[in-house]
Amino acid sequence: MKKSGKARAHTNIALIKYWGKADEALIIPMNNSLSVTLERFYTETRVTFDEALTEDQLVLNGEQVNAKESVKIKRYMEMIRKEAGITEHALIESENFVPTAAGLASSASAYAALAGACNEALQLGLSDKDLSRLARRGSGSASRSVFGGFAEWEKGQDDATSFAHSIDAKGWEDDLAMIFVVINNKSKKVSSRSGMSLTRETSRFYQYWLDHVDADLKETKEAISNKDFKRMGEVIEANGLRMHATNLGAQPPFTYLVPESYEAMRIVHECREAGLPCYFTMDAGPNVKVLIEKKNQQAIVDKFLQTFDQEQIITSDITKSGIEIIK
Ligand code: 2P0
Repeated sequence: MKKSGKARAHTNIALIKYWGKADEALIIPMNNSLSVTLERFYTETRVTFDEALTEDQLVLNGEQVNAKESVKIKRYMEMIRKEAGITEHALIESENFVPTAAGLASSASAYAALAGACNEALQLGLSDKDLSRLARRGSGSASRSVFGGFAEWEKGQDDATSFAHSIDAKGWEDDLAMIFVVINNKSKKVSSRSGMSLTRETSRFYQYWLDHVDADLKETKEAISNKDFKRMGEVIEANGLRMHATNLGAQPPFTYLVPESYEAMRIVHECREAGLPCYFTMDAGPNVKVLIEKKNQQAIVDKFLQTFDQEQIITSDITKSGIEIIK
C-alpha cells in the first residue's frame, strides 16, 4: 500500500545567525538563532512511500535529480525510516516557488516541507516541537521554517533539546517586509555547511562571535516585544556583519560578499540618512536582504532601483503560516 502526504513550508531568513555546529551529525548548533519566515518563497513537497520502489527517488521542479545530488536526501530518508520503523522507499516530488534565477532556493523550506510531508504520509502525529527537531536533522535552518513569523531555534545540547519555537510578536509581522537585492555570484561558491565548519574550526574571531550572540538575542527579543524597529535593526545588522567577520578570520580566510553587496549596504545607509529606516543582513552568499517597515517599501525600493535592475529587487511580506498540509 502507498502512503502519501504533501506539505508546504516557507523559507526563513536569520536575523540572529546560526553559524557553526556543536554536533555535525545531529546538526546541533553552537548558538541560538532567530529568524523571520517569508511569504514569497516556499517549497511544496509530496512524499509517497511505496513498497514497489527499490530506492528513493527525487523529482525537483518536474525533473529527476541524479543520484549524486540526492545523496543528502537519501541519507535523510534512511533516518526517517529508522525513526518511523518502516522499510519502504519513497518518491519525493518537490517544487520550489522562488523567482526564477534568483538563487534563493533554500534548504530551510526544502527540509521543513519534507519533514511535514513525511509526518503526514506516515501519520506520525508529531507536535510542532518534534517536527522542528525532524526538520533540523535535514538542515539546521529548516528547524525554524516549521513556524511562521519570528522563530527562535534553541541550540539545546542533544537531539531531544534542539528545536525552534515561535515568538509572539503581537501582529508586528504585518508591518514589516524584506527586500532582496539579488546579486549574481560568479566566484566559486563555498557552501554554508563547509563555510561554517571551517570557520568554527579555524577562525580566530569565532570565540568573539559566540561571546556576543546571547546579548544580541536578548536585545532582539526585547525589541520585538516593544515593536522597536530601530533597536532591532541595529542589533541584527551588527550580528550579521559579525558572522561575516568570522569568515575573514578563518584559515584560509574567505568571504561571501562581493562589491555589489557593499553597494547595496551603502544604499541602506543612504536610505537611513534620508529618514527611511532599514537594516541589512547577508547569508552564505552575496545577496543582501533588507528588513524594512512596509510603510516605506516603495520609497526604499525606488532608492535601490537607481542602482540595481528591476529583476534584482524582490520584496516579500513576512508570513504567519508555519508548515501547512496540502490535501
Ligand atoms: C542561518 N545560514 O541562520 C545561517 C546564516 C546561513 C548563514 O543556516 O548545514 O543550510 O544544512 O545545517 O541551515 C544556512 O545553513 O546549514 C544557514 P546546515 P543550513 O540561516
